[in-house]
Amino acid sequence: MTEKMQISAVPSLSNKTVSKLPSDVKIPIYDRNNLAAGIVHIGLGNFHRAHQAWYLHRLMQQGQAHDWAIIGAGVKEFDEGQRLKLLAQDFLTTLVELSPVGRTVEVVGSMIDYVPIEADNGPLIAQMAKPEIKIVTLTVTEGGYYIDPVSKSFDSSHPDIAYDAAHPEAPKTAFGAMVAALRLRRDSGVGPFTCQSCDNLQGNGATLRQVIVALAGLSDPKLSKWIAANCSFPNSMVDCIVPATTSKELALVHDLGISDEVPVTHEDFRQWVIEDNFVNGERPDLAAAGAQMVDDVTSFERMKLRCLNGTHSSLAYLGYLAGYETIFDTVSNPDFARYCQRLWSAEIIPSLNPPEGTNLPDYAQALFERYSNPAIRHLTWQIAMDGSQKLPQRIMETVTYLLKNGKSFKGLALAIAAWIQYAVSYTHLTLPTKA
Ligand code: CS2
Repeated sequence: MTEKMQISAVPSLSNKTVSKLPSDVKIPIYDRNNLAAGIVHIGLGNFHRAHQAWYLHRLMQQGQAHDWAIIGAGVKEFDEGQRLKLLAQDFLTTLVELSPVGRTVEVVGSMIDYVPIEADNGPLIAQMAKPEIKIVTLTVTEGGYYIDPVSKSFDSSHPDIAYDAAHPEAPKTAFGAMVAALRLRRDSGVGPFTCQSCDNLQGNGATLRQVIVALAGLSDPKLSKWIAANCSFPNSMVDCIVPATTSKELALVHDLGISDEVPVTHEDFRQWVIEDNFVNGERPDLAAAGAQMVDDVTSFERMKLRCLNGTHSSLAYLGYLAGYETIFDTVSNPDFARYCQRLWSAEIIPSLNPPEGTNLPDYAQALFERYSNPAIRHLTWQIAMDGSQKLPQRIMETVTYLLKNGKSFKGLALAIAAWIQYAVSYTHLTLPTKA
């Protein structure tokens, strides 16, 4: 049989075909026709679908949260390609969980629509203005917030922001669209929504608040005050290792008997710690799906960003320069493994106050086991991207602490040197293209 014939033998993923998937594939057991939207999510990358969308799906599998389905959204022209692929498969996503001992496959159905992408973001603004939408969540990457990572000031002179300030009813950015929707909701009496960042940043909610309030202030100071007084911006710590989908992951999913154009692979670990601060307390019962609802996430965020992302970036630059393709390949070299362990024990852990009940050496050991998962092909160049946006919270804050306390930071200094070497030598190269 030719490869083409084999591909066409697998029916495309959709509501109609989902029940015909191989019997070991877990599928939604709830009636997707009975779901109603409660959340708009902007930024439909792999991370969102392996993390937040899974938590909601888990609740739906338990017979809950049927009015908290997700409407997907994007603000960039290139998001249209993703929208069309998901539309063709009724917004279903195949998640392949890769553990060191095997894999489990699950089709997630918590997303029920994806707003058409238009230059003035009209459909997105109209969707967010609807009364049933109680929460708007985002994953727009660390660098997507128009905040200087070092001074932490809002870049109001950025051309996108200047454009949104001049065209508040037809903005370009996700933040401009949220401000426009909040204006409609204030004027119509629908009221505020919760604005929840799911990006990997220290104080992601506070950062989102800073951006939204400042941006609104550029065109409508009264609205800015109303948003500051009425919306909530919970901080959260998000965690799941989710590699990019390349032709290898596509082939894996196809071999499993599923024809999904945009599947996601991820590790067998997830964590979501959320500050319990939602407008009118309205939110899904995420704790029932394993999320931790807490009063203050600061120590969780700091622990995760410094211990996980700090070593991830260090291994990514040094590993890439040493010719390693993945984090697994890098930590399989005993020298890099020792380097990583030393970063934790000598530099990172001493800089942290752990969240109550957490033992940091155990946390680090669990991270090392996650990095050593041979099934996860997390590419060093993928983690190396956007270093100038990532390193401040991942590495520089630890270095600042160590400097202030007169302690050595030579392991992290080596990581910074590797970043410089990587940036100088390799950023002119064409990176491998995603499938
Ligand atoms: C990684 C993160 O790509 C990267 O920069 O360090 O995406 C990492 O996999 C996640 O933060 C894990 O939760």
